[in-house]
Amino acid sequence: MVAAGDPESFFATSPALRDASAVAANLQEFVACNSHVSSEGGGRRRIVCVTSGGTTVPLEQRCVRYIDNFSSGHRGAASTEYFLKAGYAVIFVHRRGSCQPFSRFLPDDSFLQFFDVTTDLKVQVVESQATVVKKAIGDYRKAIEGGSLLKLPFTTIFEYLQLLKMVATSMSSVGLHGMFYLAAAVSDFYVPWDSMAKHKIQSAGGPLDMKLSQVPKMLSVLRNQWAPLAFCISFKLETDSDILVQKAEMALNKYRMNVVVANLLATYKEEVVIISNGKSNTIRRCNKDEDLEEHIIKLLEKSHSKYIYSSTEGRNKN
Ligand code: 9Z3
Repeated sequence: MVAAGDPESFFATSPALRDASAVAANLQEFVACNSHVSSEGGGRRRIVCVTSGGTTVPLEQRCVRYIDNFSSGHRGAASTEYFLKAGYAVIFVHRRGSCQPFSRFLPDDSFLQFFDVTTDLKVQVVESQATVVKKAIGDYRKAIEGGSLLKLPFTTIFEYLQLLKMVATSMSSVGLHGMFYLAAAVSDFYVPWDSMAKHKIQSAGGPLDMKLSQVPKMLSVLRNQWAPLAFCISFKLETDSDILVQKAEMALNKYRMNVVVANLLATYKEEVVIISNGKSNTIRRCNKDEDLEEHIIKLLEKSHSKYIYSSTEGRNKN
């Protein structure tokens, strides 16, 4: 049985990540290729790990049922686009099937409305969408073929935390130039693998009585062990506006985050509060066509620059 909140036993008892050695090799290559001095602005290239989408908690090992976390992945996908635009290399750790960078504008339910069949039976994009689709394809190929975007999928809390650990330890050599932007909605409670039903839970046994364990607080481990020098941004989602800022400040201090982005479920697309050492800054979007993420990333890029500068200055003085 896993002791609640113990990171080591969490990893020791989690089912092994599929293709872990291939993922590790891809990560190593991506970090090595992007750890160079930028041709544009002199300094070193920065790498950000963006997490996106919700983690699931399986209730059975051969999983038929699971608990899910609210997140479409739009915030992570949009933020990835703006980080790439700002010159960052991005490791996009995302929930399988969630929103993806450069294709988030494609409507799920009317996807086929984007296409036409011509008289000679060829498929083409409808004229009204051609410009936007061409741009998306161009930007996406540039990011993937240029080696600036690495996409790593997860579904369960077990996969997510193993991936986060692998990414963080691979990025340790990037030091101050590394950033973690943790927008994924991560489960707080889970069923430990070794106490989980193997097969589908049967309803003939009557009501289901189930005790969930607490997921270990990995933000502490990320900050203290895996990536002590990285610039870390976590998100705080609440439904009660009375406790939002207070909970975000607690997370900032307890986990020694550089920034906490606080948002309410009812308004998260319209506004966020950016909290960092004693300061709080509310950002609102002006209209529905604007991405709030564009403003968030501009602000974070500046804060990251200041952080690199002040940490390097401090070191040079010592
Ligand atoms: C967020 O608060 C994100 O902004 C949203 C984005 C999930 C609201 P969408 O993906 O939504 O665009 O649909 N993410 C963090 C949520 C979370 O689980 N935070 C934990 C907490 O609040 C800390 S890791 O306790």
